[in-house]
Amino acid sequence: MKTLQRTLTIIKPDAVKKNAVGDIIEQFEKQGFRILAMKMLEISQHQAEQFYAVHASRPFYSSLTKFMSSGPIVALALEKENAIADLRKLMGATNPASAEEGTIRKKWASDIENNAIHGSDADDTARFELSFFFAGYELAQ
Ligand code: IDP
Ligand code: MG
Repeated sequence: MKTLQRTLTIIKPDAVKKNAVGDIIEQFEKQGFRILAMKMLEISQHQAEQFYAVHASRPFYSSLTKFMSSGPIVALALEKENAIADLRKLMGATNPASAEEGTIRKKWASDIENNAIHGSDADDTARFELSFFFAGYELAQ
């Protein structure tokens, strides 16, 4: 039996500014992810701090949360078998200098911070991140 899994992805402000939204969403669909919910929005630095609270002690926290609130983002709830790991693979390495050919970050990321896309990294973070951007009724399908 197939076990479907859900994950949260964000097309980051740098990728939205590069008009990469359509290309990235097309890659999700081509790789077999089903879009459960999607929204374009802007978040405040305070909201970005809540979202990235796990990184609060990292030296790049302030810069990262400023970047994430610097313009529109697109948040999507995706569903697929093995969605979390498969999305991380499609994204590529955090630092685009190490990202493999064919990954979203290889194609669209500018540097280790402006790296085009976010993806949940585990079951518990996926649950938290999905509920951060989407209410239960928006994911009820
Ligand atoms: P991930 O997005 O590949 O899961 P994380 O280590 O969780 O990478 O870091 C979250 C985000 O913080 C990265 O996507 C990137 O935007 C930013 N970031 C990570 N490491 C650095 C760094 O060394 N300098 C600046 N920004 C960083
Ligand atoms: Mg991460």
